[in-house]
Amino acid sequence: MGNNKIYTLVFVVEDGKVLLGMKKRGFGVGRWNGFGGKVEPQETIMEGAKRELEEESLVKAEQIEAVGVILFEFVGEPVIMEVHVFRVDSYTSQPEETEEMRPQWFPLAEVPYDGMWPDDIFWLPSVLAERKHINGYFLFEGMNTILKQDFTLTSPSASA
Ligand code: 8OG
Repeated sequence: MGNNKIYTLVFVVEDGKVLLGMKKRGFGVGRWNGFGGKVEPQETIMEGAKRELEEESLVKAEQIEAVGVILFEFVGEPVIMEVHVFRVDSYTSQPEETEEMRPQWFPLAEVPYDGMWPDDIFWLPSVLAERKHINGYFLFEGMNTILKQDFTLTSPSASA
């Protein structure tokens, strides 16, 4: 995957709620999302996920699980974003607002999909509520239009 740039995306889940952050700046500004960002050269992808979660929300993951990979291509952009998705079910230290994110808990039935990346509604409900794993590809034109999509949601217990 030579032309891919590696990113992380972390969802913290507790008691039927998910922690999302309102992105205050940069790519995806104005959208609710999990926490994450670019992986640095000297760290593993999972280390990058934990680091970004703590930098953006002050939450420290105690247990973290890799739940899949999504490739995002943007028309006119040669670099594909390879986003590694994680789920955290155990953590220490409470979420707090940072320069990048304003965190808020949402019941799983009230996740604000209208205010999120438009692909999320297709896969995130199954990842959050059914603990499915996601493997997918989305082709975007700009920030709002999905031109192509191809993804599978699997039950990790069934495939193990
Ligand atoms: O460092 P930066 O904030 O630019 O990293 C981008 C973050 O946005 C990273 O956590 C991956 C995430 N992200 C995308 N595309 C999408 C998407 O379509 N849906 C969701 N939920 N997150 C995305 O780059």
